[in-house]
Amino acid sequence: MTARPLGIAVRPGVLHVPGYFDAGEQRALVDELREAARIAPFFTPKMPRTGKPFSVRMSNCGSLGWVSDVAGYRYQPHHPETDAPWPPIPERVLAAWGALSGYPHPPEACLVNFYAAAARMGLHQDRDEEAFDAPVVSISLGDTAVFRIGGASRSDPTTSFKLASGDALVFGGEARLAFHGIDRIVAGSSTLLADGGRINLTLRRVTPPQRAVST
Ligand code: MD3
Ligand code: FE
Repeated sequence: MTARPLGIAVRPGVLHVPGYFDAGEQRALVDELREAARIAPFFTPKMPRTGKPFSVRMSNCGSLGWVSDVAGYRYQPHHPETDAPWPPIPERVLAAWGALSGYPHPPEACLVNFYAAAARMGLHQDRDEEAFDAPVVSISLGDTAVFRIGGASRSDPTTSFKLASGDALVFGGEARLAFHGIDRIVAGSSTLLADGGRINLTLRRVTPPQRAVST
């Protein structure tokens, strides 16, 4: 008997798990995210310094959320417009982190990105966290995206592949500081979101875990 592999090692440190969530789980997750968005509405992040708006809209779940405005990029415990704390990370998302990350502590941040058909995310690195030993886990819902990934230098060669609804991606080790982005959304490729578009969840550990205190 042969064990079915969990996913495809795209390159060292990058695991692609097509169909990690089945159709029923995807629908349940969208319902949970709709509920979370009532507490933490999507906002339009702005580029540091210039204030140019992102085409992607964002919200967060968890104890820390990623925000960006003229003052810079940062993690903070409250919504930038309502000042309310972020809602909790849905249980099935925490379960996915437990199954996929291999990291013995829970994630603190779940960034929720919403891409309308014309939204994109330029090539960038994720380096606003302090816990670089922890992997990043991402979950795609709705329309397919063309994802691009390169190396730790902006000038390194890049490759692209598609991320479909229900797919998970895990980035660890040498891929943690790889440049990456979303080239485009394939409009009409999924019926999960009634009005189309794509949601991406990015789970991260932001702060190094506290060591146990001896008693
Ligand atoms: C590779 N989001 O929010 S998730 C982001 O689909 C972001 O919304 C994209 O890049 C999206 O920062 C891509 C996949 C992802 C997330 C974190 C990474 C890829 C990564 C960290 C290091 C290397
Ligand atoms: Fe990123």
